Amino acid sequence: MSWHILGAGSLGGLWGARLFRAGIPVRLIFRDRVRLAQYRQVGGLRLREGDDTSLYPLAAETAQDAVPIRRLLLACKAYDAEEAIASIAPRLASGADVILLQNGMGSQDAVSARIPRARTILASSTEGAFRDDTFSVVHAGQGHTWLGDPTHPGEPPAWLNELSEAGIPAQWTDDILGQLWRKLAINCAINPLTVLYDCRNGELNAHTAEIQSVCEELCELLRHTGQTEKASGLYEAVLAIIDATAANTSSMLQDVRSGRRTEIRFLLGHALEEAHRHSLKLARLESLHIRLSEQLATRGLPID
Ligand code: NAD
Ligand code: KPL
Repeated sequence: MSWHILGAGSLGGLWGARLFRAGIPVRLIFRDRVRLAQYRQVGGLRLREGDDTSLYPLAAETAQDAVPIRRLLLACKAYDAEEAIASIAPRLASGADVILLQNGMGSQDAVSARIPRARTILASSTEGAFRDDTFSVVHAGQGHTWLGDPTHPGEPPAWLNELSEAGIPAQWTDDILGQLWRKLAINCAINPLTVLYDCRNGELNAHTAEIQSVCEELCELLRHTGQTEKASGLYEAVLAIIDATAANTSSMLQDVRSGRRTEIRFLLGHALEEAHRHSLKLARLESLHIRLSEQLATRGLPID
């Protein structure tokens, strides 16, 4: 059975290239014929790993192709996910597996609602990749991907072994929502502040009082959403990640510096929506959201 990848960008390209070179059938789906023609002209997907660069001629098609899709990796940004899934929804076979690789939370529910006959599998990834050209991906940081299905947590799909064959570090978890919530909380505590202070992660060590108060509110939110366990040691974990990634520029700051839209709506935005749903007043997070939105608007970037 072939994998289909919709969103042939950094992570989609990284997964695609590794599946392809392991001999596992995989097809990239491009938005339209123009994009497909551009891809064919360069002859495939380029992947740089350390000092090695290879060209992988993965098969490709457009969203309008007629072949049914049985296993799909949706690897676009969270704000593009609904429109992207709508473009191929009629092609999804009944019971197809659709893996959602989006960071943050909120987009997954919106996508699942559009494809009720498919099984949606949520993913949370710490891999690091970026594009240095349109069809060229750099694998910048080794990471891990957790996969899970909150509606059928004890039923890992049979194709998980294909990921290990392809050298994609991944594992099934019975608690993917907990995993996504914990990552969301960590990203909310670090990423917005790196934008506001325009600094590398390590420089946040000068703002630990602010980080602590943000973490206190995130913990309150986690407890109200039933994620009490994920609140445990959050501040200490955030400080440890700041130290471990001290020289890095957060993904949100990278987006802002490159003039790209951020995923704010699916991080802080989602946290505040959930707080509102639980009638929780989180003044620090609200103020952080307002300051970040102002900063994005000043730079001419969308605030959602
Ligand atoms: P990216 O921008 O590099 O790639 C997304 C791709 O999706 C682009 O090529 C874009 O053209 C394509 N796309 C968007 N809408 C489409 C549509 N309708 N039809 C076809 N293609 C469409 O993004 P990325 O960095 O790979 O991130 C994807 C998700 O993974 C994000 O939610 C991100 O936060 C998350 N993530 C990324 C990394 C990373 O290191 N890049 C790490 C962890 C999580
Ligand atoms: O995930 C991250 C990101 O930059 O998006 C880290 C490095 C953990 C900071 O939140």
